This record gives sequence, C-alpha cells and structure tokens, in this order.
Amino acid sequence: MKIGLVGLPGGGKSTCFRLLSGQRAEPHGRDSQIAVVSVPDARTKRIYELCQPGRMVQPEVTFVDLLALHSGDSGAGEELQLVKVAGDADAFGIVVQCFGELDHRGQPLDTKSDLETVLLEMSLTDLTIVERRLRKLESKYGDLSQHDKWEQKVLSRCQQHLAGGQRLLDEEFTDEEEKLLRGFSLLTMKPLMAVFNVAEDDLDGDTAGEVCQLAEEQSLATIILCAELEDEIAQLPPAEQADFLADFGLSQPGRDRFIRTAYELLDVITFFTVNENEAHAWTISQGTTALQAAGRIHSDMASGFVRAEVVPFEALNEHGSMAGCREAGAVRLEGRDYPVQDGDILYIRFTR
Ligand SMILES: Nc1nc2c(ncn2[C@@H]2O[C@H](COP(=O)(O)OP(=O)(O)O)[C@@H](O)[C@H]2O)c(=O)[nH]1
Ligand SMILES: [Mg+2]
Repeated sequence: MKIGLVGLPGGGKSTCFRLLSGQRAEPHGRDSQIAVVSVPDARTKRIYELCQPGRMVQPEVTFVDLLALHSGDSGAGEELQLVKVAGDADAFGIVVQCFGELDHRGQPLDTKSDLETVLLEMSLTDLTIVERRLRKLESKYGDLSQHDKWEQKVLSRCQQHLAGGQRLLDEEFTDEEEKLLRGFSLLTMKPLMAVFNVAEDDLDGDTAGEVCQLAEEQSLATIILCAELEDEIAQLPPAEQADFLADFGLSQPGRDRFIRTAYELLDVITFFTVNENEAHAWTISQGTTALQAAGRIHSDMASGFVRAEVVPFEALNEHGSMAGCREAGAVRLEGRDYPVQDGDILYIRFTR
C-alpha cells in the first residue's frame, strides 16, 4: 500500500511524513522522500507467539513526501514529475494548512480555497496527460485502428469530465476502460484523504469547519491532526507518550489514526498465513477472493489452487494451536471464490 502526500507549500507535508515514517533527515533539494513503514498488527504477534515460526512479517505502508504543488505557477513538467513519482500510489493524502494566520505566500489563510486549488491542480495534471495522448492519436490522421478510435472515445470522455472540474474516480468505467486508464497513472482516479493540519490549541479543528464540509461534499476521507505536536509526542519514550496524548485529550496517536483512515479509505483488510518459517500479515482489498489472495502469496498457489483452509484468528486465539482448531472443528474448507474476511488465517492447498 502506497500513499503520497501532496499539498501546497508550507502545509506540513514533510512534518506529516516525519510523523508517519519516523525519518528525521531533512529532505535535500527538491527530491521526494520515500519511507516504508511497518504497521504492526497485534494479531500477527499473537499468531507468532502461539505457532512459534522463525519470524514475523507485519504489513507495510509506503509513504511518499511529494514535491509541493504550487498554486497557479507550476510548469506542466513539474506536475508530470509528480505523476512519475506518485503515479503508482494507491491513494493521496492532501495536507491542508489549518494552523497560523498566513499561508506560504504571506496571504491570509484560506483553507477552503487551498483545498480547492490542490484538487484543481490534480485535475489539470490529468487533463494535461489525457490531452497529450489525444494529440498523439490525432496526429495519426487516417491511420487509426479500431482500438485507437475506442481509446480516443474513452479519453475524450475523460477530457470532458476533467475540464468540467470532476475527478475521474467519480466516473463509471468498464473494466476494459479502467485497465486502459490505469496505464496513464492518472491522479484523480485515486481515492483521497484530506489531512487538516491544525494548530496545537485547536485540536478539535474549529478552524477546519468550512474546509471539512468541502472535503465531505467531495467524498474525501478526512482526518484532523496537529502534525507538529504529534511528531513531538512520537519522539518521546514510549512509556511517556500515552500520558502526553491523554493530556491533550487525544485518544490515539496521530500516526495510528492516519493509517486507520487510509485503510478505511482504501477498504483494505488483513489476512494471515503461518508456517514453520513465518507468521505473515497481508493487506488486501475487501472482497478479495481466496484465489486472488493465493496469488498474492505466490503465483504457483493461484495457478495450482485447490482449496483454502480457513481459520479465523479468533479461533486460533481461543484454541491456542492449529491442531487445537482442527480438533474443535474450527477449520473450514473454502473454494476459489470465497471472499477472504479480515482476520482469516489461510492455508492454501495447491498442486504444482
Ligand atoms: N504551528 C504549526 N506549525 C506547523 C505544523 N505542521 C507544520 N508546521 C510548520 O510549518 C512549516 C512547513 O511545514 P512542512 O512540513 O515543511 O511543510 P511542507 O512544505 O508541506 O512540506 C514548518 O516550519 C513546520 O514546522 C503544525 O501542526 N502547527
Ligand atoms: Mg516539504
């Protein structure tokens, strides 16, 4: 799972990135920073303790601190650079400055307009990509194949939506059309979460009211946090963190809330595998079938798929071992179309 942080300069992207990744190094030059972060799931640890395999593999999320989007003055080249670095992101977090009086240009802060600007810039970036491809197709004049003509039709539709200020995520595409569009790594096809970066004395986000409403109208997931404060707390010794969070009336660390919001946004769940080598947590989309899950583990498991043995985590937790689950009749056999559930421990039976 990969999440790109975007937003106007000075909004707190790098501060959020530091909070999420724990990486303290300052970015050099204008490069994007990437961090792969483990997202410990307590269930993996419990499976590891019960089954005692060699090691434990926790789920990971990749965060990218992206180049700033500049309101109005960014060249197309810079935006396309963004696509190059973040085109394969699963989602974007738009960091919106909600602290202080002035924005990065020294103008009075206008959070709603800032979010609108970022959304617009993402649409315009996609429009640039779509129109460039359309021009290329047009330059073929009479030499257009059936496929080219179909592509032209799909892209013209995208062009219309984007020019009308709509995101492509909100449009209906057939599987085939989606496959075509995926090849262009369009930014507005990805789900978004708005990160309202509030001041330390406004942790409930009173200043974010209006922009929050806009985000909800646009079906964005939202999270309110003070990146700077959360980052300071995250650097404290673990034993002290809970007290500080409680002092500020925060129920959970910002990093955990951020990741949970991202999981909900992407509609992902976690399943597990365990053998003598490792207890492994895997992140998949809700609705993934047993066959697709098998493919995530190993392509051989998908091609030779026979059945999946399924033990819910709760059953293992209760019975204490896989053998215990078997005795208790807690192991189910499921076929290839079984939709994997959050917490399932899967053992794939396959032939080579
Ligand atoms: N008061 C306050 N300042 C913040 C907060 N988050 C970031 N900043 C400050 O805003 C400035 C820009 O933050 P940065 O993360 O570099 O923004 P970026 O340009 O989006 O990467 C820095 O001086 C930060 O210390 C916050 O939650 N509260
Ligand atoms: Mg930065």
